[in-house]
Amino acid sequence: MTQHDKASPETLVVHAGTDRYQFGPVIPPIYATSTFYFTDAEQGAALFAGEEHGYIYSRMGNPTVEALEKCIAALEGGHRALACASGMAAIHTTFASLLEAGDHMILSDAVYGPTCTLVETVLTRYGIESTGVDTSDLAAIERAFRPNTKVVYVETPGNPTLMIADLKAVCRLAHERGALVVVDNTFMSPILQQPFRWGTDIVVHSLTKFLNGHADVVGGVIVVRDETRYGAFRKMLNQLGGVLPPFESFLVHRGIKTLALRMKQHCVNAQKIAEFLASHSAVEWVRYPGLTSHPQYELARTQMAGAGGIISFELKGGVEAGRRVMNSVKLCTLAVSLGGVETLIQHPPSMTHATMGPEARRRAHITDGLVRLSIGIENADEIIADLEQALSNATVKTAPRGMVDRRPKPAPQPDHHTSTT
Ligand code: LCS
Repeated sequence: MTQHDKASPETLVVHAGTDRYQFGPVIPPIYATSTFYFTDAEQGAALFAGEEHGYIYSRMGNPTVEALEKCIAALEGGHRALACASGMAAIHTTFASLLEAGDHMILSDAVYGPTCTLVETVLTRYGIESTGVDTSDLAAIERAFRPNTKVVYVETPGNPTLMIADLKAVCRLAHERGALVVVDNTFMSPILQQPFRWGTDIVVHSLTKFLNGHADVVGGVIVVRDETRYGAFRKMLNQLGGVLPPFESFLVHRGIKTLALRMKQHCVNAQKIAEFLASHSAVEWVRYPGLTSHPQYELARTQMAGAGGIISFELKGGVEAGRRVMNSVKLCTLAVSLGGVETLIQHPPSMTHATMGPEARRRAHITDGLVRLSIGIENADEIIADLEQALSNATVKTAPRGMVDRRPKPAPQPDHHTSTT
């Protein structure tokens, strides 16, 4: 909505994308329809020819999905957004739109595991080369450029190392060499970081995380800055087909209404918990952008409006101690994913980043003992109390087997279940 163009993020999360609909609903309705009728054959042809704006078929566009897209484009300060079936669908659609055989891309070595795997396995098969570098190191990025480098893909803060790329400097390096910069802004959300402000060309998110915030949707989004690129990306998304359905779009749009409030609480809680961990005798190191011990603490303060909800740490007892802590938590939940209202704990080397393989993890400084927390919006002191009792088990020689997991047995997994998230 144009009257919200200059609005603050707190106002945008509530109002952006809430246009006028038939019967005057305050909330965009769920248009649960795969197809839309034409008033006559001429209108159908005009819609297909792009001479008239309207809806044809929900893979090509749907009002509920469009409402969400308008909201996210406004929050990121972009031109338009494309809602996708998952974060991976958004990333794949972006690469497919920007790259072709013979091209080269540079990407952060510390990225979500399947992003790395997509680039190194699928894109390689299509003749696209890549170089993984520490994108917090500008000299390393500069060295990685080739004459055919078309894209620099940056995850900042990186999953799970929380290393930060200087977006303004990365964009300058890339643009001087005719390459585009794509930023995965999942860890920050547009409330804490707006990559377009620093010159980024394309922003992607896993909607599954902070934007939706309630761990009940898998989705993704791409945000672009101009109509030409939007047209090319929309065409590609329509061909690849990985669109977000209306019901999921409704849920994410609903979740976004509390995004500004949630992000504030994630930051307050995570800061407190990071400080607690840093002062605990069983902890070897803690990585959190809000701690002065973070190697890019100053950069985080200028580029980000808050340090976020993700903390990585390693225990003095390494892998085994980390395993004991994960098996001992009661309030925190042992699960992958992040950015929801509930606190989650997981072990990237054996879970989210298992597909990368040991060599890629070593290059990315993802140590075997690294444990990742996604801090929720519960009472911070109660999260700390849970971690404290779990950490007391880190030093116990034998894990109290059979005593730690009081949850009901999980339901049997379907045959197609895969362990690579
Ligand atoms: N980008 C980032 C930074 C992510 O963390 C993830 C998923 C994705 C993209 C892919 O999004 P999806 O397709 O799952 O919506 N990250 C996960 C994680 O760290 N744990 O489980 C999933």
